[in-house]
Amino acid sequence: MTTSRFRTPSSLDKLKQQAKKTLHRSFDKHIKLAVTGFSGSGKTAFITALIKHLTTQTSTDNLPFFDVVSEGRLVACRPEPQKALAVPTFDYQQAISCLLEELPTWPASTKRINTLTLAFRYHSERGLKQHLAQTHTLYLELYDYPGEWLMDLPLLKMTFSEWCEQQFALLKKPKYQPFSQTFLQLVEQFDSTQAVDENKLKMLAQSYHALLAQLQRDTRLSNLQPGRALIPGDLEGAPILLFFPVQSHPNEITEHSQYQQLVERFEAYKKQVVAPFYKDYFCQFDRQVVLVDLLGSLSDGYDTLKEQEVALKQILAMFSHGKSGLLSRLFNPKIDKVLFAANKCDGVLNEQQSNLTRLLNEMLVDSANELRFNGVTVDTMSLSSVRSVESRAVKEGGQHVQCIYGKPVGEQQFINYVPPTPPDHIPKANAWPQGGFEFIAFEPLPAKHGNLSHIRLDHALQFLIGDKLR
Ligand SMILES: Nc1nc2c(ncn2[C@@H]2O[C@H](COP(=O)(O)OP(=O)(O)OP(=O)(O)O)[C@@H](O)[C@H]2O)c(=O)[nH]1
Ligand SMILES: [Mg+2]
Repeated sequence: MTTSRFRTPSSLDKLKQQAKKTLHRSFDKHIKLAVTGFSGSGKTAFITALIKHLTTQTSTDNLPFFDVVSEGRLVACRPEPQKALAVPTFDYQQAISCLLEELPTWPASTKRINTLTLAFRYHSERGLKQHLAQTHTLYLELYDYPGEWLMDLPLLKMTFSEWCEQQFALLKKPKYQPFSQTFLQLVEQFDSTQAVDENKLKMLAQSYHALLAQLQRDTRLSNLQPGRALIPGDLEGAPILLFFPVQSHPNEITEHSQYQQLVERFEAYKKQVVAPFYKDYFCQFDRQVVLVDLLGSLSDGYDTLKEQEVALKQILAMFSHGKSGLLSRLFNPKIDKVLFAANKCDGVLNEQQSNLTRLLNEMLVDSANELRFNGVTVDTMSLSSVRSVESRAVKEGGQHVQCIYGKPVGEQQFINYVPPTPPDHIPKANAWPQGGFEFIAFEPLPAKHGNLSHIRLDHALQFLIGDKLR
């Protein structure tokens, strides 16, 4: 049978790529890493730092806990020429040049999906012991994407009315009401049983989108849906985005009613936007790192921390976890190792970084338990892919005080700062400190001799891929 005759070159390409990947997987040589995190959690900085350290900073001093490096087995690591031809390449040069400037800045927030594969050339432990010069290659496939789009994945498991219920529960919380007031008033006057009025639907959708944008700007909420309302990609202005939550739900949906139109748009968004994104990029992962910005949510307050906890659980449920046998690994791989990482831990004092690990552990204890039950290896740590501060001891009133030293984002001067002590568990709402937690965001530290510094990136690498580089 010559079905391939009818295939387009791009589907042929895809097939070839898939076959190659399957072959590599069969020899355990291709790892697809899910870098998971909401907008601002540090995915782009993490991927950039990973590439930088693995390609130009592979000394034992720099990555002591990454065995392939500390055992002298890594020959070299480099980005592979792009295979997924239809996906833009991760712009490493752009990102690293920001971090290496004299006065470094953070790479810009991500606006589209992009990818990069790293190839590791290494000697195996056995080869080294037996003095075999033979090298092996491991491919590590990475994807970067706007964190806003990640938040759309849970929609796939929701009906329109379930989504509305969730949205109203969120928007009516006293903390977010000052932002949502206008929209809530408008939607209260909206009669969804009436015949479709395009202008009215558009006006309310725009008001809802403006609300999402404001929440993103002024709070640290991560569960803002639909994500394309914030980063539309090529859907800017498309009617498929013009839906919003309503509060009352008719027992029966009348044809040509506004309600029916909203349900249709919601379902079309799931089917045409979220599902393909999920299918094309969010399946077939082997390993997962979940980057969590706890300092951001702690700074924003109790409600945002609790919302982050819920959103993380919802997102985790969207990935396929478990132990894979050889066959299932070839055709239906599952994530068998998950690292929960409290990112940006340089924002607190060294000795308090373990509080962040404990806090994250508590937030994800149920998910971690479920994962372990399914045979997944789970670890939690605090890390910082790009250090933004130095630790210092300053003398104050004759006493040495531990602090951090760096340049706050948007400021001109470097400062010494004593950050608040992060809690090691979720404080109850009524036990939240009066003045809240004021963690500051700093610009990256200026690179020394072109080198970036990190905290525990080597531990993370060892956990995530160390066993594949033996
Ligand atoms: N202190 C510290 N701050 C970091 C680190 N990584 C990221 N940040 C901060 O977090 C912000 C967001 O980082 P990004 O890497 O752009 O986050 P992202 O997950 O890619 O965000 P989206 O592209 O919007 O999804 C940066 O601008 C920094 O302010 C880190 O390792 N340490
Ligand atoms: Mg990004």
